[in-house]
Amino acid sequence: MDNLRINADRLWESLMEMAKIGGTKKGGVCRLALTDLDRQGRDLFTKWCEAVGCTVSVDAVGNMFARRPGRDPNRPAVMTGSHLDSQPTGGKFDGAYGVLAGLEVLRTLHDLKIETEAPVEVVVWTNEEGSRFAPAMMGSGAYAGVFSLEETLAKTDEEGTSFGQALRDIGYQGEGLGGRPCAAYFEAHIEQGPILEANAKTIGVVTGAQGQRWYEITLTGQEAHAGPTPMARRKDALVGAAKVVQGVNAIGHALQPGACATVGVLKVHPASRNVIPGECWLTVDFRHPDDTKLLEMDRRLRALVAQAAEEGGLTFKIEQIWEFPATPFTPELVDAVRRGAERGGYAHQDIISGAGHDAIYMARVAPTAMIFVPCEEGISHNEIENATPQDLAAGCNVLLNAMLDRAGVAT
Ligand code: HGY
Ligand code: MN
Ligand code: MN
Repeated sequence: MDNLRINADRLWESLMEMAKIGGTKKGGVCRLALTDLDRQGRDLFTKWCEAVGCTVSVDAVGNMFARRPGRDPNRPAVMTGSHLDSQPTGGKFDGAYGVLAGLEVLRTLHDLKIETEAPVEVVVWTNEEGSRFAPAMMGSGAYAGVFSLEETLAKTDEEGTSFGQALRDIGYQGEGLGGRPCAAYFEAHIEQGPILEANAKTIGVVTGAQGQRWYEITLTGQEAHAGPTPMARRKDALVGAAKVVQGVNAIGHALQPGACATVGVLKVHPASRNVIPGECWLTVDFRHPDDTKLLEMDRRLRALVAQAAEEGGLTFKIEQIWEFPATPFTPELVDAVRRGAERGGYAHQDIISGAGHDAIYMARVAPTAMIFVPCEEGISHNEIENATPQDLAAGCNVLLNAMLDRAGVAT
């Protein structure tokens, strides 16, 4: 059963169909976790999976498992999957590609009437993006035991709606959490960076992922009148926040090669043009492939915030809300991906994932590896995100062959 091929047109059509759900004017997608648009995407996925004889189950945090039986129901399943939730100005392929590549594997096995020895499952993880509910990768994190069910369901969005309430509102709160017997988990994803395209490679053999830390920082000064208040008497929280934003960027540049440092959200209170800002709230996203450097970034951030506060007569609070270390994937599965790329005749290279993925948490509970394909100019988390049908099909062919390599084909 060497070197089977999926149906590239059908994969592309499914991606374009899914992209209509939450589609934006600029050609991207806004399908935030646990919104009605997320429900519509989940419903469509379920319909497609049931059409090829799969059963779909849902766990207590809304993770979905589409299962195709194998000859031996007692063998642990070979799994693949990703996420259907997107960023507010997200792209058509981030997450959806991994889910629909898994669906295309199910469809191809169905077409070819191939019975695998082990069951095959395709997973849709809840809230991978961490945009509406922070942190990211909550569904796979709860599944892997990183977050408790209680804390996951209790998380709230900006409007104060809880994760649990939103899950019930869309009708996707199932039962059970974790522990599904899994022989191997593969995840196909666009690279979301420029390396594969720059090196003219079709497949990224992902050996692991860099570590991440997320922070929420509050700087508090004193609201006052923008007119009569002398400059020397001001406690301007926004001036302090501006120093932190600049300093975070400087930490990223200082810890090269490898560091990434981003302030993605900055809120100013009371945000009135003739009031000196009394409070600022901002987020920091740090990443590095080396955990010791990530710790050094943490140290420098804490010193930076303390100094900015001291200079401005401000008080401050730093809360680290999330972290995970640099995560290696399973060498024998990484080899299976590399073999799949070689068999397919695809130009390939080893690569570390700069982005977080559900595979990072799956690696804590099962053998895990990822397959990357290039995206145009490495742009992602942007509505112009793009990839070619050929590259997406190549990644899906590698996925199919790597999964069969592990699941075995009943003779
Ligand atoms: O932030 C990430 O790396 C992922 O897109 N959630
Ligand atoms: Mn993603
Ligand atoms: Mn993403």
